[in-house]
Amino acid sequence: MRIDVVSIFPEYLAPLDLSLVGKARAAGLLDLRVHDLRGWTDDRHRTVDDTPFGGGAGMVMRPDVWGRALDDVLTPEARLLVPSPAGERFTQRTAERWAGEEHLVVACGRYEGIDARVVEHYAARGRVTEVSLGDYVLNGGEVAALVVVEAVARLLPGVVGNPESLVEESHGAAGLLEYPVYTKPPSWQGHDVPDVLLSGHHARIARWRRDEALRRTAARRPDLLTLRDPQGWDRRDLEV
Ligand code: 6GU
Repeated sequence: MRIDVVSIFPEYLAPLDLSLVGKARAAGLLDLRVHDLRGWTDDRHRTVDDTPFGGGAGMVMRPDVWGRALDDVLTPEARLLVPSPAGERFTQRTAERWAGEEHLVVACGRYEGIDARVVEHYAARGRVTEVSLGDYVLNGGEVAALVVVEAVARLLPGVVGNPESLVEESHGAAGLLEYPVYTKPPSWQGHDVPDVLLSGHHARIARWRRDEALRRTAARRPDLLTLRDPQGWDRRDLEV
């Protein structure tokens, strides 16, 4: 998979050299390219923004600079992602869909955002998604680019060493939060690992984990339970 990120702060994307994403790049599973938007400016001051028409606070990113950048970086197959607090909410389902894309381009805005004609222009020519991480405001799209790249890259074949670890995780196929996990020592600071996990009884362990996942989800994220398909319920989930 290819991902291009365009930003006025390319150094912000440096962590993508590290850890799992860095390894995926080194292994050739992910072709990730980070670009400095100012490379497409044409004035001595390398200007990327200007004052908003209609007035108001802050600055808006110029469509001409973004247009030159995106004309160079986009391919006919690409999906253009524009991080924005006004975008569609990014979820694990979104990550799963985008992990099947050939090419993603992330256009990171700063200031008050990118001139609205940029999304309009590219949406008429290809696939564009304005994407939000959640209901709060960040200073620019770079953190969203880090989040999207990491969430998508770990779903690419061969990136996570043991694909089984993707099956039971929070927000996975079951639509539940993950059950709590423990390792050695069995007793620490007066807190004991639940006996069932030391029992070696695989069916009981599986039942306990599912109960804990349901209990946690009900307590912390009841909204996830109301979204669940009752077809997926285990008969025993309904016993109290
Ligand atoms: Cl994607 N961008 C910005 N600037 N703020 C956000 C966001 C994105 N998602 C949540 N808040």
